[in-house]
This record gives sequence, structure tokens and C-alpha cells, in this order.
Amino acid sequence: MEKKTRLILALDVTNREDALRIAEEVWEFVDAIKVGYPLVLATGLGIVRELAEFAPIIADFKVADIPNTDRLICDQVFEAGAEAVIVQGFTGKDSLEACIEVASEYKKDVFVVSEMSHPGGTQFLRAAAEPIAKMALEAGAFGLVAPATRPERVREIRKVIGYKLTIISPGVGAQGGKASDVIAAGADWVIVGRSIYKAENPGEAAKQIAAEIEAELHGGN
Ligand code: OMP
Repeated sequence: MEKKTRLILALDVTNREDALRIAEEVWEFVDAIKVGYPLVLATGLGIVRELAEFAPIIADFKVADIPNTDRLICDQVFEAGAEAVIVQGFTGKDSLEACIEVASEYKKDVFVVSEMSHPGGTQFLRAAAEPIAKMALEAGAFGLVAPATRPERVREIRKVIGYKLTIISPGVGAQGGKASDVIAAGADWVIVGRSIYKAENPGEAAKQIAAEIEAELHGGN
């Protein structure tokens, strides 16, 4: 995934026409499109290949099963044309390694969820976030998912992984996080869903967030 705008669209709509229209409007302002259960359950896995015409696709299935089932899921995801898959880390090393093995066969990437962005993310996952980050580093993942709602946690996670892994960070806009804050805290990419796909003009909304990120990185403020 190339670092250009450092913005990832979370395309959680449930209608094929809306998905394609929004992708067409925003592709030039995003480095990837994240697709998950809402869209795939509504339209089928074929939507991945259709959207891949616009941007690299991150398949957000938060894979969390035994190694054999994880392997079967990851095979389907990469056969469908995704560039990366998001997996949970709490299932342990063997499950994560199974996902990474399949991804490397396809020369694709794995992102591991360390701590989730919603309030409940602090209930069980926070205590596991640092060990999960360390495991992801040792297993050779491409990156982590860490919460834009808590930039201070992104900063902590960055200390654990250094710059060997990338960080993609959801929770900007609808969940209360701010793109510039989490970029300043060390995230490589910001993931934004509702603030873009529910906007009256999704292209304009994406452009504005990309500009905010650019200003944080190069604006010197
Ligand atoms: P908005 O809150 O609408 O911007 O969407 C955020 C997107 O990121 C959704 O697709 C969530 O499923 C996803 N997400 C989180 O919000 N929090 C997390 O901790 C992890 C994810 C994710 O793995 O992408």
C-alpha cells in the first residue's frame, strides 16, 4: 500500500450501487478502501474485485478462529482480490501465523487488531494490546489496527513496534477522534467511514480529511 494521502475509506454501506458510486467519488483521495461484513454480506464477495478497480482493498473480516479455519478464510479473501486482511490478535500466535503464511503465499499483507477504538475496547483488549503488538511484530505482520479515539495509546503501541510495522487507525469523525491528532501520535494511515460515506459530498469530505493529514505532516504546525 502506497503512502500518498494516508487516508483509508471504510466503505460500510450495504448496497452495491452506493459502494461503487462512493468509490468513484473518493478514490483519488484515499490510499485504500476497507471492506467488511456489512458490504460483503449484503452484496457478495465479488464486490472486492469490483472495488479493486478504484483502490487496493483491505478485507476487514477480523479473522479470529483456529489456524485451519483462518487459513480457509484468508484463502478466500486473497482469491477475491484483496491486498490485505484484518485479523484479531487475541486468538494467539498459531492463528496469526496461519494468516500470515497464507498472505505471504499470495504476497499480500496482514493487519492485526491490537486494541479497539470503541469504549468497550478498553474492557478486555487494552490489557492485551502491547503483547498482541509484540506478537504481530515477531510473526511478521505488515501492520496493526490501533484506536484514533485514544491517540495516547497509538503512541504507546508505536513504542512497542518501532517503525517495523505500520499502524492504521480507525475512530476519526463519527467516533470522536481527530485525523491530525492520531497522525501526530504516529499512525501511518487514518481509517474513516461514516464521516465520508454519509457526507452529502463524499469526495469533498475525503479531500478535506486528506488535507488535514497533509497539513499535520508537512504544515509545520
Ligand atoms: P467509522 O466509525 O464510521 O469512521 O468507521 C470505522 C471503521 O473502522 C469501521 O469499519 C469499523 O468496523 C472499523 N474499526 C473500528 O472502528 N475500530 C476498531 O478498533 C477497528 C476497526 C477495524 O478493524 O477496521
